[in-house]
Amino acid sequence: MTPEERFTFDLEGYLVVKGVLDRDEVDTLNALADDVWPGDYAESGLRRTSRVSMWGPAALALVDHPRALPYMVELLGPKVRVDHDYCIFMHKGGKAGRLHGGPTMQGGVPGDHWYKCHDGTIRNGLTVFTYCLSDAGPGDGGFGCIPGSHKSNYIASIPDEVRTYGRHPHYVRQVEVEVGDVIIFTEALIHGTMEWTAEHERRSLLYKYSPGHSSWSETYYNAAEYPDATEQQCRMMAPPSVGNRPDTVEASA
Ligand SMILES: O=C(O)CCC(=O)C(=O)O
Repeated sequence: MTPEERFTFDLEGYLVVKGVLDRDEVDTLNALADDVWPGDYAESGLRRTSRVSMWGPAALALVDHPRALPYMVELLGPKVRVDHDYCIFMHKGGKAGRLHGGPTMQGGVPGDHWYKCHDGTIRNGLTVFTYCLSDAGPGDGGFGCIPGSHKSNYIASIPDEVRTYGRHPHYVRQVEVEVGDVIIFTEALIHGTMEWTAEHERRSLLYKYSPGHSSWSETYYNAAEYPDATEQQCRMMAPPSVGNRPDTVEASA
């Protein structure tokens, strides 16, 4: 990460990395989605499915995309593991849930999401890498958050009408992205899905990571289900552990 990226992530709890995917990668992923997961939108205007990493080689490659991997290691540590993955596709008018997440306690309930920075080292619990297959311009909706809330001490004071998007105070931000960008955010950030208002479809692929010792998901990957996974991807898919876990990225000799 550049010093400015580190500053921004520490300040706001998320980061947009521009142009991680090139046009070919985006086209391939879109074609895979159309092929493997065609289907109609329900009335909600929202489609979600998990394990998009199984769609094919281009989707598996996102587990440790070379442009994203250095951010994973820096934000989650050398033993970073992939926790779970899914996608969010939306049509105009699509809605999903409310602002959620947040540091440590979510409205009085332990949430087990966390962000720390100590002596220049950043560490996070569950952290998301969202590969954007569509633009989200001003007012389009999609990913929204309360920048800086990963360090807030008053999240229980966020009014319910704000969490449910009934009111849009200045401290809630819809994050603008272009095709190929990646949004990285800690789940310790208050975040959610804002109503999609654009004419074009929203397509986002979300890959979530945990430090080597922990898991958010109740189920783990089974590398045997990914015969084409590389050794590095298999290391990332291993169940959580600390003792003797090799580093995700092998030290070069
Ligand atoms: O990208 C989005 O729409 C928000 C995703 C979300 O809420 C989450 O990952 O928990």
